[in-house]
Amino acid sequence: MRSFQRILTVQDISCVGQCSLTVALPILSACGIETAILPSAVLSTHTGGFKGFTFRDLTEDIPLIRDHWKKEGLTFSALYTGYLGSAKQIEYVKSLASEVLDPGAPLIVDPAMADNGKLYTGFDMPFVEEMKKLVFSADIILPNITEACLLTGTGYRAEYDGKYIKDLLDALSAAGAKRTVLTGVGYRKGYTGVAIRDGDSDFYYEHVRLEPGCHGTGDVFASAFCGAYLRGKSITESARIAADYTLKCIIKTKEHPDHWYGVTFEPVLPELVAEL
Ligand code: PXL
Repeated sequence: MRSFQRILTVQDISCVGQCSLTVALPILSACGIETAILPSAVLSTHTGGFKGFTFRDLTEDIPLIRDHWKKEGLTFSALYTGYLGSAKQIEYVKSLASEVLDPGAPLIVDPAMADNGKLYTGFDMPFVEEMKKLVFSADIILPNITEACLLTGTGYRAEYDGKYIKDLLDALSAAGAKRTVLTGVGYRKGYTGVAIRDGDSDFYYEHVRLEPGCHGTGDVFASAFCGAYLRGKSITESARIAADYTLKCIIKTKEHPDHWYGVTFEPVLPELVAEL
């Protein structure tokens, strides 16, 4: 067994746009964790607001990369997945989870595919069906409400109460989710938070909500969560640290009204590190 931790994260490279790997790699590295990457696709920008972006699908590279790692005996202390470019990739990612993870290493899945009641550009229901297989085999999942609705066949609501969220968490658990960190859960004006289901226990962490939200906050949250979790924090503590960090990033982003495409997460990294 290795004497150090090495996480593998699989998601796209959006060359410009501050999301997916360009967020995960610096945040996890700042958390002090060696981070191996497997790009699922290379896009010139992310798909949220830019037009005419390029998209290089790397699906067929995934099994080749996996097989090389197997030959080299390279394994990982955790697998964290984000935006995946095709349904076929989800199948390959499942094989990574079974073939290159250390015994007992957690699979952490952010089913990054939808927000605000809508699938992101380029995704469809067959993709959601395939994503269900990955999500419900994971150790920890990090969906937002829209994704949780798609994964459980629940009708999306922009306004809701505690019962709606409890039912959503119940539906995820019934479908196979082991531990859920549900993001973007707000019950009163001006506030949002994270609802956590860890086994039989539910927790809720509320914090201020700033409008309008920024693109890429889900990736910042998920990366900081994984960093804190791998540094030995509990699931609830990791969710609190990640939520506080994400909020600080949004505050920083608002200093630059022309910075519309992503989250200014870099200047706040020292504050994240200080929490670990
Ligand atoms: O932040 C999620 C994300 C990641 N990668 C790409 C995206 C998005 C959201 O739109 O377009 C390419």
